[in-house]
Amino acid sequence: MATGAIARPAHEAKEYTGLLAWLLTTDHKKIGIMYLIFTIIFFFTGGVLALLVRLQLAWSDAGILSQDQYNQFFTMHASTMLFLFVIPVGAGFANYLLPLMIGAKDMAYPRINALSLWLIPLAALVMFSSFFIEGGSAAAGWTEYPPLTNGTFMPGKGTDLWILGVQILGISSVGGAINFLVTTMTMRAPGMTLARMPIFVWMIVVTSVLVTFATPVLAGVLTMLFTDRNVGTSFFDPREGGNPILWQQLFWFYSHPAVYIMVLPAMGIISEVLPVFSRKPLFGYKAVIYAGAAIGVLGFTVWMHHMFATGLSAPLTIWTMFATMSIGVPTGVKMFNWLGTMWGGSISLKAPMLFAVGFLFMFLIGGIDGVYSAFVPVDYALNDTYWVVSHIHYVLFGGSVFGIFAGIFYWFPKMTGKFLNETLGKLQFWLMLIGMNLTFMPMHILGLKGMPRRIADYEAGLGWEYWNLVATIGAFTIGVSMMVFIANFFMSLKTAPKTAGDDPWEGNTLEWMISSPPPEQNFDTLPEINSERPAWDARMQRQGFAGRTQQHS
Ligand code: HEM
Ligand SMILES: [Cu+2]
Repeated sequence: MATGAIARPAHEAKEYTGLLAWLLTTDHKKIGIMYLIFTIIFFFTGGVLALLVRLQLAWSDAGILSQDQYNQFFTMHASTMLFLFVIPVGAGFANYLLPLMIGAKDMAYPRINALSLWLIPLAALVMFSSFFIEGGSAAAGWTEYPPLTNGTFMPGKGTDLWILGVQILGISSVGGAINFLVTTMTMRAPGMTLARMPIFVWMIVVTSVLVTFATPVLAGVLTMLFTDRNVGTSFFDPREGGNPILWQQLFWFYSHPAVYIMVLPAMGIISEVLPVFSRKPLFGYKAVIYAGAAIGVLGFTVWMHHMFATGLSAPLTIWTMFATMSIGVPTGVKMFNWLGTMWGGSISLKAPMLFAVGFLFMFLIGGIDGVYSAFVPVDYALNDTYWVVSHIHYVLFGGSVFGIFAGIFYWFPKMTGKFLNETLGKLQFWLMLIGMNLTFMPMHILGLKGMPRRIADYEAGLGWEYWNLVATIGAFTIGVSMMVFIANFFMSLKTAPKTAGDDPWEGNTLEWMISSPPPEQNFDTLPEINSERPAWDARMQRQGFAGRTQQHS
């Protein structure tokens, strides 16, 4: 038997079963699901770190974490959430959905796809192993500014392992992005022109372009920091003629576009969910695409808004301020498109829709206080306070995380044939919404009261205690909402009957025209594609409405 197996020619597709079928797969659906599972585990890991951080800040002199532990935990909280959760989770959805939505059998490069997946746990291993070495993990914040991170101030190997981990993740993202771009450009079903691609696919295309252009700069700047720390270069060391501001320039050249890498996929998700649960086409399909592309392009011009306080020249400051505010325009266009989609629709507030609407309101708050912070004089006052911490969480939690849960509740039936429990979903939504506002709204107030970010403790009597305690209570409320999700996930997976059918929500896109879960090869036959809503067209035809989707402009 054994020799027979070995003698099998390598090109013959092998049928593995059980765990091996997952570990060795190159099927985009299995890969996508594993991406989602890994990244959600990292979301919980980052969440536990956040709860410890919040516990330490609940009272003045709480004494739960030492100064050093605090620095490690908040650094790893942010790094985990950004690099191991929000960025790869978008690739997870894209992996599962993009080939289905464009009618392809798989991704263009299935093995690179598997590589991109497995680099993620490897990177996590590298980053988290630093907790167990002398000196502990990276501790200078996820932004790793020199001179704080030069070898004198941060001698431990934690920072080097962090650099290595983020580099590995960069390779994974670029591999994924190229795969998505090539797949979309070369493997679309006949009839699916660019102007008939689902919005989610469009948002993944824009995201992938950002990843492809921005990530190499990150790779370069990380390498420079690594050699500064380990082989005696001095790119960022002013004692040797280097310049620490150079780090900020290059780091933010990646990290500002990265914000859109983190939020565009979620925007794509809610652009799929809102029309379906409003029973209307997306209002202004093309406007949403152009707005997404405009956000992508403008996103590359504004990185210096993270650097107002470094003393940029006046022309740069003014340019950056106006360019930053101008991103509010395409974002506003999208907001109106989403609201216009819901306007006059017959809205059904099922769990996916609730999370999508939650995205609209929470992201709006994050967007407004972002534009507010873009005013340079305001930024001088609020920079490095809890205001900023509040802002990023309204964007990343209120935006991305709500969008991600909208996607999980929406596509879970496609992935498994089963529904997640509606009641638990609603409970989770309300706990999450209340928890997030209790956590992050007080941080606006704390910022205005001058509480700096990244402090491990604070004195009593500054007027900060009350709102810090409220924020911590909010954080644990979010924690409870996540327990509800875990319970729902395992219960539904185990006990729910397979009642979803092919098309439980009456969706618009191709994935709803095949079984749940889809067969290995995805599509046997493809329907005629005359619009960006082929599943809707087919349903109309079945119901005797001739003709095709009205054209949108
Ligand atoms: C339970 C939910 C969460 C809580 C309670 C929480 C709490 C916090 C707190 C208190 C800080 C500030 C630490 C400090 O400045 O000393 C922080 C920082 C940060 N968090 Fe979260 N967080 C949560 C979820 C998330 C999510 C989902 C993301 C991203 C997807 C995220 C990204 C970040 C980032 C990037 C920072 C760094 C800010 C900086 O550079 O100073 N957090 N978080
Ligand atoms: Cu930015």
